[in-house]
Amino acid sequence: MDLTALLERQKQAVLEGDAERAASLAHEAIRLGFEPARCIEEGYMAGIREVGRLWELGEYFLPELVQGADAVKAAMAVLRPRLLESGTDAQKREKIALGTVQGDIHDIGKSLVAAMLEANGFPVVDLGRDVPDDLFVEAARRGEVRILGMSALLTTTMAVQARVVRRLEEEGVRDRILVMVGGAPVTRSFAKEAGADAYASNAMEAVKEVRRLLEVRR
Ligand code: B1M
Repeated sequence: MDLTALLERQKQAVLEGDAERAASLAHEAIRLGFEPARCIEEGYMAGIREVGRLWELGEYFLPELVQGADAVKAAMAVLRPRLLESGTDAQKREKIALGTVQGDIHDIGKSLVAAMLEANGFPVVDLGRDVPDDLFVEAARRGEVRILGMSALLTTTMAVQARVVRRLEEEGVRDRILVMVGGAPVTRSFAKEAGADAYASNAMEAVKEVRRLLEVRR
């Protein structure tokens, strides 16, 4: 099977919410020596974006959304270790804590950002999803991480990113930590207003921003 055909099947597996097939196509990609990052972006992510579009049109409902997300996760579980192996720079770097903010359970994008950072040699502490503000503040207070990354996928929860930045200020730990925000509804101008140090629109940009932040502060 050539790469184009495989990417199309990976996309279809997500559209059909077939986790088993999504995972077996990920194994197939590895067997054939295709790049995991390309399969993630052009196969599985293309699928979940299409699921979102169909949901907006009212052609898909919540079960399809959940099954589509489960299919992406099943494929990611297979591809993630390969992505990490392909990371060229294993040098020990400063740690980054990542989480999806309180009230928001969307974690595919956050996990993809985590995987790309790890693949580029940045150790990640994954705080999970629906993360209480206190947990972000605690991560900053403990001082084990240099960057705090917050993801939000809902227009209602993006405001939580600004709330956490305010909490960091109130608790007197803002200057210990660099803050990066992202997620589909988040924009560069919102990130600025929220008081974040960086914004990234996708996982590759997140890696670039982390590099930039650590350069600037060195
Ligand atoms: Co939900 N959902 N969802 N959903 N969901 C969206 C976000 C929505 C846009 C769909 C739509 O209307 N078209 C809509 C939000 C509307 C809005 O707020 N304006 C929506 C809604 C409404 C809801 C519910 C309220 C539905 C309901 O219950 N009625 C509900 C909310 C639950 C909650 O969180 N409290 C809900 C639930 C769900 C599922 C659980 C079914 C599932 C999530 C499963 C999971 O993640 N474990 C789900 C899904 C899958 C989606 C869509 C279809 C796909 C999201 C996704 O994974 N995208 C989404 C529609 C869409 O986005 N087109 C939708 C792929 C992912 C790789 O992209 O997350 O954008 P993304 O991440 C990117 C960048 O944003 C960036 O890099 C990533 C990789 O390139 N990025 C960062 C992300 N975080 C970053 C952090 C950074 C830097 C970059 O620095 C720290």
